[in-house]
Amino acid sequence: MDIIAPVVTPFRNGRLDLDLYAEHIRNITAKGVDAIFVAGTTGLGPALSVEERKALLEAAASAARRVIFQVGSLVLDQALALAKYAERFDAVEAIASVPPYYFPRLSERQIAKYFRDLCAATTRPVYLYNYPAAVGRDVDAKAAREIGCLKGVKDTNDSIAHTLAYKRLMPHMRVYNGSDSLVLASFSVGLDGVVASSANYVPEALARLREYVARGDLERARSLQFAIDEVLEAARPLGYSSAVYELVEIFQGYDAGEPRPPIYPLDPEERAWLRASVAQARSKLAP
Ligand code: FW2
Repeated sequence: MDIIAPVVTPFRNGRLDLDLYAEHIRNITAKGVDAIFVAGTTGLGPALSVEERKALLEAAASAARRVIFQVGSLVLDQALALAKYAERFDAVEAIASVPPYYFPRLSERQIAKYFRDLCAATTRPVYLYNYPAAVGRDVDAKAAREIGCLKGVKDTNDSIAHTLAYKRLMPHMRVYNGSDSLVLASFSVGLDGVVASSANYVPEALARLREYVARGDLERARSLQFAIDEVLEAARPLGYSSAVYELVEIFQGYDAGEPRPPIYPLDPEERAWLRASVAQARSKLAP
């Protein structure tokens, strides 16, 4: 069961800090993360240019052995170009994409065609990144099966039953849940793993949680999950995408850079409040 980190994308003065990006990836992979998800939600993928996404991929491929590259775009040619670019890197084990978003009146047939075009453009496996809350529509297990060429799915969904349905209908598919509050559930029902933003700040705790589940020590596993839930609850009102940067600093002890507006960085009061609010959870999650 994999722990996959959708890594934060660090900016400094509006520019990517690629050295920091690679350094962060090296740190979390040394602490139990198995693979890196580049340009996902936590990585601000839809807010990045094609050139920025290529640069991130190059840095990730130099720092990790296993990389999944999120190429979703509202411009099909950009998604295809990113998928083709990824062929240069041995570390890329799959291409992932959100379905075309924002436009609510795309038909199921059009969404299927988008994924088939992606599959045709690459020799790498193509994974669906299903995130209905962000994308505005759900590509569920039945719709994913109809597409025909998908080899995996990351389902960011608070229903574990929804995620399990992919495995039921397509047993050979790699199936990951993307919700930080379902790490324990995902490991317990035997999914292929999790794509958890918390892997940016508590990779050791996720590795321990997986270990506890493997040993059948569900009580300890549950208390780690609950501590992660406390962190999520504290961070969400501040804007979770921005809070993740601060959480890396709080838990891992180094500056993880800043997001890029309109994902505004936290202000000093918010940072102090977050640090104080996660103090208890921090002692429960300590290695
Ligand atoms: C990503 C993830 C995790 C997210 C989740 C959304 O790409 O960032 O889906 O943290 O809040 O897979």
